Amino acid sequence: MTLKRKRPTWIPVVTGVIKRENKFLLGQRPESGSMAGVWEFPGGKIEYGESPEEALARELHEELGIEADIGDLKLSTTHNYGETGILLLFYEVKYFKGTAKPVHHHEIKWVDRETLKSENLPEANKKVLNKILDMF
Ligand code: DGT
Repeated sequence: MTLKRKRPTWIPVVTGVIKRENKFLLGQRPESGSMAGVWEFPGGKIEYGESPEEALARELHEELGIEADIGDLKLSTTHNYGETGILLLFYEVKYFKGTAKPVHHHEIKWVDRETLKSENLPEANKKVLNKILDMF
């Protein structure tokens, strides 16, 4: 009998690249949950009935407490984690109201380009990091 490996379920995920004074906003994933401690661009899964932009505005409000203007879709990538695969969309977020706070993340921080390159980022981000740095 041949065992068939389960194929991944593909999930669309939106993230916001928020840059101020040449620094990028990163959030550290909570200690409970998948990829704990990893630094990521804020965002999350698109929920049923939402557009990608609506999903990102909701996530940025829930995670950081800000009201964001979602800009252009700048980049996309795919990454297969095994049981799930993600289609990751990177949006530019130039303008937002409020002060970003770690409502969801363990911590948030602003990092410059050099620091971003040495961060513990999700695999899905590492492989497009050079493109992100070119575009933002
Ligand atoms: P989980 O624990 O994987 O079920 O998902 P949540 O609810 O913690 O994840 P959420 O809503 O942040 O979904 C984002 C998924 O995309 C999660 O599996 C991690 C993955 N991912 C990869 N790169 C990034 C990134 O730069 N930002 C965010 N927010 N998620 C990323």
